[in-house]
Amino acid sequence: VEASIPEPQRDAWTKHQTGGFKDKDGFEREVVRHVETTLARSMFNCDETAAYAAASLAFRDRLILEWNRTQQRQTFADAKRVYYLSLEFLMGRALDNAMLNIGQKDLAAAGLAELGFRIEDVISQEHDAALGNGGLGRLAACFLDSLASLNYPAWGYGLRYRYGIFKQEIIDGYQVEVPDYWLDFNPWEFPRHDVTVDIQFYGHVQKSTDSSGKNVAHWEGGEIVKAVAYDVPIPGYATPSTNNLRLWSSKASGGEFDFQKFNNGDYESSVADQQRAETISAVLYPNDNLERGKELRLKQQYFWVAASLYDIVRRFKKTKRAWKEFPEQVAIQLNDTHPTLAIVELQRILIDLEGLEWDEAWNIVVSTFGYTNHTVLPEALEKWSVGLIQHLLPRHLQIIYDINLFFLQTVERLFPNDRDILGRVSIIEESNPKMVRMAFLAIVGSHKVNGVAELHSDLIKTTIFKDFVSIFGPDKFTNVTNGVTPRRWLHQANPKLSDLIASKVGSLEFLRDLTLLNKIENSVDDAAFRKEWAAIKLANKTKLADYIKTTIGVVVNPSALFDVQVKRIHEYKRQQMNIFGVIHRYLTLKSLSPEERKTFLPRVSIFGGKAAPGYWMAKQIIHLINSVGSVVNNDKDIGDLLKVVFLEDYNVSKAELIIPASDISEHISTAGTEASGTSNMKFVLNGGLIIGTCDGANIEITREIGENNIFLFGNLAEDVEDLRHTHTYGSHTIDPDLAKVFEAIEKGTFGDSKDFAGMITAVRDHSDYYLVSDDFHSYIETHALVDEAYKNQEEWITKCITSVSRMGFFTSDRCINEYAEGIWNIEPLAVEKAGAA
Ligand code: GLS
Repeated sequence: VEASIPEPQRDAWTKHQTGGFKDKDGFEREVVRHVETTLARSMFNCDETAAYAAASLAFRDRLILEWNRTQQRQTFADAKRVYYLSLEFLMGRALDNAMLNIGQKDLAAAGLAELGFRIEDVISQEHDAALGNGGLGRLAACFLDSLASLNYPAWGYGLRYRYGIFKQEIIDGYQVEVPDYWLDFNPWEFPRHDVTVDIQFYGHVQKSTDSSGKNVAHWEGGEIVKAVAYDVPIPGYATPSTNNLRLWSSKASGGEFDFQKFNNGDYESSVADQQRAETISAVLYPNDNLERGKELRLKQQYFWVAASLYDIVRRFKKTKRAWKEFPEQVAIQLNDTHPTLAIVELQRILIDLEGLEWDEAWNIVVSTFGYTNHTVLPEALEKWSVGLIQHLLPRHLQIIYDINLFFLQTVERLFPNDRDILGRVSIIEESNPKMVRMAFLAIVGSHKVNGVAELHSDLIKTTIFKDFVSIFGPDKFTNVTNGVTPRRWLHQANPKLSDLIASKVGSLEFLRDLTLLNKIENSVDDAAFRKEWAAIKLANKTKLADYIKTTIGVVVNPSALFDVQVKRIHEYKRQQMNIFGVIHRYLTLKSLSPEERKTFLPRVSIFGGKAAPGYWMAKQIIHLINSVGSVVNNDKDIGDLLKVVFLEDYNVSKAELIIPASDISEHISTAGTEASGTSNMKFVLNGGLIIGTCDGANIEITREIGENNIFLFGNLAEDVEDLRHTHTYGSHTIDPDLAKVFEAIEKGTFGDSKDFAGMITAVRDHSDYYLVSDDFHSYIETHALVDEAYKNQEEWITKCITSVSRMGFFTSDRCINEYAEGIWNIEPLAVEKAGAA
């Protein structure tokens, strides 16, 4: 209260409030001002970087004003908020997105042009904010866009990594990792040096009894690290709502460094504490779908969760409500198990610090949390050793044991005759060493658990969480099929297609209600529309072809079929099957006469994606793709009939270039392994068809767009277990076409075959866990169908238009509304619509 301006002075204040720039001139004035003052440059040394910086600052100033108003509105309305806790937010670039969401890109383009800049060049100066690995982190970013666009009171909470996902370079065909230091200049964050939280680690627990005879626990000693808040404004589309993404950065609690030690000449250790503290938020762990149990990772998790909960609780306490009303004001969503310690931390706050009884506290906790599972892969399910938690968070371990005890007592009452169930569902795995199963803890501590596509949500109920369905009943488990934001993944990535669609729908309103896409189905036979459609695809492909030429020097023909697989490199995603298929195509072409070859449809196989630095097999796959590329692309017999390219450093901004240029994309995981996939949705939304297995959201995409518009192949999830069993205990024969591919590799066709022996062995000599051989034949046959279909361009375009028109379901707006209604119980806050659409 003391910080607010006194009544009599508020008029003066209001008089001088600026609303940010209002028109083109105003925008230009802001750009020039920022160049000349904020950046201390002039018109004689203003390059594109400076123009980017100044344009961003001009937009940032506008956003922050809306951000302030949004926060005031939410506080005033005293509405329930949702807090989305995610260790990853894969945001990509912000300037383009901000301009489009607030409807000022045309104005900015005109203003920048008058100042001597092309807007595309300015936009491309921005370094991606790459605080995530892949689909899980990008989903969080899409959700933030939808939450703001739908006017939900929502905050994201994450970590402000100094280094995001590494930059990938390809050197001699191998992946090399380079650090991604992205914070040199970041106009999109606001440091809040006044918003800090002290976070405790290590130490011990002291038990005592208070005056009323009640047992109380005190967590004492150990060390303190400071969490500092950095706020990133998240603009909604066509609405003034601007939400907050709060990222925590770690700092030593005792100031800069230890002056005592410094004075005594101990220079090195004087900065050691500071460095150790700052290490916590230094780097994003570069694994997707893999957990490695490193202490620093657990520290990151607790640091972030504790800071975020402190913040949330502080905000709640300002309302002076009773604790039992907490779940009416606060919903917290756990993006995977990474933030599961939040459950324990809230219970600790309530019982140790606020003095609530266990049961009352636990009811509040369970009503507050929801948990989203994003994978069934066993190597990705988080477990932490009891010893490590005991060491780092001694009080939390006690609480985990108590949670488990009360939970197992309930289970025992429910199933008095089942001796095994207790061991199966215990949060503590009685292994050596003992482990805490984070997913089980997340289930027990949440009121709803959801998977991310129908098949996935069914699978978790029948496999990894089966027992929990019988304990808690089926209603606790639900599905929210993933979605993507059409603002970034159509309007921003593919502006020409977005405009063409708008010309048929009547406006850009489909960006707010994606089901309106169905209106374009009426135009599927409209010749002019079809022609425009094809021209846009060709223009997007030409742009990508130019990029391929300038980056890797390979010339590709834009009218060839572009076949794209871009995603993290992982055996379960089966890029190895794709490159084996490419080799099969190459061998086939080589076996034909020049005349026969001419009947083949020209293809460009495009790959992109990062391998986790420690994932040897994934790196071998990248190496094979590049080795095949250098042979095939230089083979005079082949020419344009086949090109193979690996695009370096796949990230969000590259996805915006690549996805609109695809004819067919590959989503070919072993059935039952890809929880959802989200790029499958992006590709179809951009007028590309897909080849895929019956996995993840491919199944629902098929349901929506019709099975004539998708190329499905391969074994079904329900057959995978039996096939694996047969591989190990029965016969294991290799598909003959695949055997020929192996033979060619082993002959040295693509360089030293020793380099690729591991990939072949995994399929042929080991158990072929990912069923590459089982699916290979139908994969090759289906690719032949793709070729045939593409030759009939008229039919192809019909399929593309029809598919796009039926993609309305896959907007992340639909997901957010489902979460809001079914899990969070929150309502949007009404605001006046702004003018973007
Ligand atoms: C993932 C899944 O692997 C993807 O299938 C899913 O689309 C994504 C978002 O739900 O989550 N899980 C994971 O650990 N990384 C992912 O990308």
